[in-house]
Amino acid sequence: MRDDARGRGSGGGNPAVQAQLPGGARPAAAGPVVTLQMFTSEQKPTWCPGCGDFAILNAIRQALVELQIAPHQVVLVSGIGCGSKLPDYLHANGFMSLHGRPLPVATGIRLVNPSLRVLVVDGDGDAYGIGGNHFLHVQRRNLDITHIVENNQIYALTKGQYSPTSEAGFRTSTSPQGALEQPVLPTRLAFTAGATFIARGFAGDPKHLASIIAAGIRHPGYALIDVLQPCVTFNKVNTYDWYRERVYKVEETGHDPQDRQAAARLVEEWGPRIPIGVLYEDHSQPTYESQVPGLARGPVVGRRLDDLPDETYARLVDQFR
Ligand SMILES: Cc1ncc(C[n+]2csc(CCOP(=O)(O)OP(=O)(O)O)c2C)c(N)n1
Ligand code: SF4
Ligand SMILES: [Mg+2]
Repeated sequence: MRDDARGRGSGGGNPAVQAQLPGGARPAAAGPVVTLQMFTSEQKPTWCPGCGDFAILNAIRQALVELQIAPHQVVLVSGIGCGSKLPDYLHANGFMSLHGRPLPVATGIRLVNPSLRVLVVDGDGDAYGIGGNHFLHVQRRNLDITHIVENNQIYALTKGQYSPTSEAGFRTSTSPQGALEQPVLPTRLAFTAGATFIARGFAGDPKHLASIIAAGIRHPGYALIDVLQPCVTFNKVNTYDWYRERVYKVEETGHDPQDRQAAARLVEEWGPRIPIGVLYEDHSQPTYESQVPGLARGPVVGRRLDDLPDETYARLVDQFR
């Protein structure tokens, strides 16, 4: 992996890691203009025709072009699932990890090379089920990671079992009489866990989704983007039409994402009306990376092994010599 994408951060901490531009804007990438074609992969998606994951892939490409982030400056980390195949279909750095484990991998990447933009792309089962513990802790740490969850309210790759976001009563092969549990509401969970950016997108509105993903990447800290992603094969309830009848854009209501009280109401809203857009954004928290002493002189990648950050590290290394 190359490391010439710049790091960002906010509030306090380490200028070498942060190098933040005013207003959270990103610089244009050095070198040639970044185009959509640069992200074209040799691999063709194996998703079902009509799957919402196509729109998410395109929206990510659009956002990277809008922000002029080149393929070598970004790494996509996924888990296991239909949506987690996405890094194969985008020409950039990629890491397919284990089911539920992309956030720890992303954390490691951020700590070793905070100049890389790190996007985690995984499913609702991955993020909110088996990876639920990581989901909670990555937020209170506020690592600078953009987390795009392809939320189709089902385990699709394994052929249609109910997931943590399936509605109570949802019938599947493993819940023939209907799921007994109440669903996780990801936006509520993220808000209470201390997330500094919470958004929801809809795969049926890819232009809007691309703008939300760009906002999430710009945000200096952890950004959750929960994406309503119809699975046309296994989820016959939460279809494009089902979502279209319910979603509304919060920016059209004049919502200010920095208004915590208003955000607290929006993260709870799920029913006849489902808000999409940036629900919450908090700029007051420093990123984890910006506070790590070991990164004070820049990314660990590219440094000499004996270029230690301070005496404490030097003593530790001595013990293992
Ligand atoms: C540790 C582990 N447990 C279970 C599985 C089986 N498995 C693979 S994908 C998956 C669920 C995928 O659902 P989701 O994360 O929502 O992604 P989707 O396929 O819906 O995009 C499961 C249970 C696995 N691969 N690894
Ligand atoms: S099974 Fe569902 S989520 Fe998987 S590729 Fe097909 S439509 Fe998409
Ligand atoms: Mg799923």
